[in-house]
Amino acid sequence: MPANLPPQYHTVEKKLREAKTPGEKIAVIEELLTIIPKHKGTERLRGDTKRRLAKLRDEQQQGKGKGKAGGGFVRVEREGAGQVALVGPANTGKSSLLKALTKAEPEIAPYPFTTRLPLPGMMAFEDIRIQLIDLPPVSTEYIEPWFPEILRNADLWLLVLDLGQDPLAQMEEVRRILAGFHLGWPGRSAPDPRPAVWKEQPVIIAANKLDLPEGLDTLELFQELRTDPFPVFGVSALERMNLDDLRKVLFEGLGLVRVYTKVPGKEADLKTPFLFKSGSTLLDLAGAVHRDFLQKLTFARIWGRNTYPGQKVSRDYALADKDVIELHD
Ligand SMILES: Nc1nc2c(ncn2[C@@H]2O[C@H](COP(=O)(O)OP(=O)(O)OP(=O)(O)O)[C@@H](O)[C@H]2O)c(=O)[nH]1
Ligand SMILES: [Mg+2]
Repeated sequence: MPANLPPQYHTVEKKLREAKTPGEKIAVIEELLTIIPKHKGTERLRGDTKRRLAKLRDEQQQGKGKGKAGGGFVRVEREGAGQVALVGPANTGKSSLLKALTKAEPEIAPYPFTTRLPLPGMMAFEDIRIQLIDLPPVSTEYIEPWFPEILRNADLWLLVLDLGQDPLAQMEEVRRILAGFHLGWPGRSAPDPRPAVWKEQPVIIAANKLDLPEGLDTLELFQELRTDPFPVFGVSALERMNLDDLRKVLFEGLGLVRVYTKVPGKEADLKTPFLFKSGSTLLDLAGAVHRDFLQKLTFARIWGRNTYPGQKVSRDYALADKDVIELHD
């Protein structure tokens, strides 16, 4: 074991021992690789770790080729600004929401377990696109081996509950089942002791079927009784109620900022935003525009919500959504 590994190395290595599924192991090894420092003394360790990662990825791929029911491994290629997984019990309207928000054509039916495979669709929000993934229901009956991995890799979960049922009970059921796969949301969903491979994802709740006669009452009751802090939106996929609000809150839930660049003396390019995690700074933008800018940048002028027009800001300015930025060297 090479000397001077960072202290987190051992924590992450412990996680690796607890990881069960190939997907969990892959995630932990990827994390290991980011913390092993790059120098002569760690060359061997990095090499071994990379080989281990390659082998696991191969195994995952081979699983995919088998094609036997439930045994194969399914992945969804990432596209767009972020990935939102539609999570919920059977029949709550996950596929109906995908259909209402994207151009995808999922199968929709009044009986449970209609959806068998993940189906992605692209949801437009203003000038960006967000990937939604429709999934089979979270149920005690059967969970495909690839299902937890998709949830683990998504950026955000849209928890779809049914206002024609008991949404609070549905949420509790989903929490309980996902905890069995080391997955949950922030708050009290983690088992005690918390497994090292435990992964928490941010959640937004869509309380669907608001069009039902009892819809609004059930929504109000749910709001009163629940103790979680997540945003809840009463929606109807069928009647297309409140869907624009949902698009917006999904964008906000991804924690992104869009910024546009402008060349001095010219109009801003408002067509293609640069996307960053919120909290990113002017320096992150400079680096994305051009590597040279990292050194050359002296200041920038901003037109945005939090600044007066053309305000001069320095390198550590935190980017805000919809800022128009003129970089100066
Ligand atoms: N009234 C009403 N019915 C809805 C709404 N959304 C979906 N439904 C109905 O609920 C049933 C289930 O819809 P799906 O979209 O297939 O539900 P799902 O969550 O994808 O179901 P699974 O794939 O089996 O998990 C269908 O009969 C839909 O027509 C809604 O907003 N209002
Ligand atoms: Mg479905």
